[in-house]
Amino acid sequence: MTQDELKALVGQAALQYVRPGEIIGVGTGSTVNKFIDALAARKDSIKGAVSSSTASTERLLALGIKVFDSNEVDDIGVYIDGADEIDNRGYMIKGGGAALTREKIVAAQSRQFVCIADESKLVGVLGRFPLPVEVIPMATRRVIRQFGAMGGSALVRLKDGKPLVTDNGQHILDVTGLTISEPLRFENEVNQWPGVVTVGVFAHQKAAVCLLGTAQGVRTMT
Ligand code: ABF
Repeated sequence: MTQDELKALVGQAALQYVRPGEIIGVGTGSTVNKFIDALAARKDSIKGAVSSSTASTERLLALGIKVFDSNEVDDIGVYIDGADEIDNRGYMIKGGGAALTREKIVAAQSRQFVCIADESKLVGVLGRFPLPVEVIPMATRRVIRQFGAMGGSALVRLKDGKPLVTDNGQHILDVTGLTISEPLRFENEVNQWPGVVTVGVFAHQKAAVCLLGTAQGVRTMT
């Protein structure tokens, strides 16, 4: 199976976690796009969605699915989203699509996080994928130095030769050279650095369930 077919497989499998009458959380990325495609068949059974990016919002609206602002909603049953890396405890690196802050907000608001990914995303220890960190631009230099002191190397993410600007008007650093063997401790520490908006380690908001697309079918990790 191609990677695209594996993504479609888990996108379809995630439908089993969508309960009728609920508002669901919808993440961002090519795997989530497959989930949104699959959701089209169920769109009338749900009340609507909270989305983690303008890109996903547009896709949901195009299907006729109502999109709520997160502040309009008290309870989100399930949040379906992809990951850049996931370990066997459900800890993840996210943010390759630059939507990590909104993803963490929607994940925190949801009762259950279901991660969907092809098996290439499963790792023993987090850190091979460059870690995305959303920062307030005036703190960039200092945060880069702080990662340097940790043994990491941070670069400002560019788009068309200029710093990429997130949906929240901030910048993204991508950090290589880290081995994140204690994700909870790492997330706690980096979260406290002034100017860091969100670190792309999802340890506090880890996945409760991960649906991994493999050549043998969908593997469910809990
Ligand atoms: C989002 O989409 C991100 O947190 C992650 O960066 C990315 C995964 O994208 P894809 O499904 O395209 O690999 O979930």
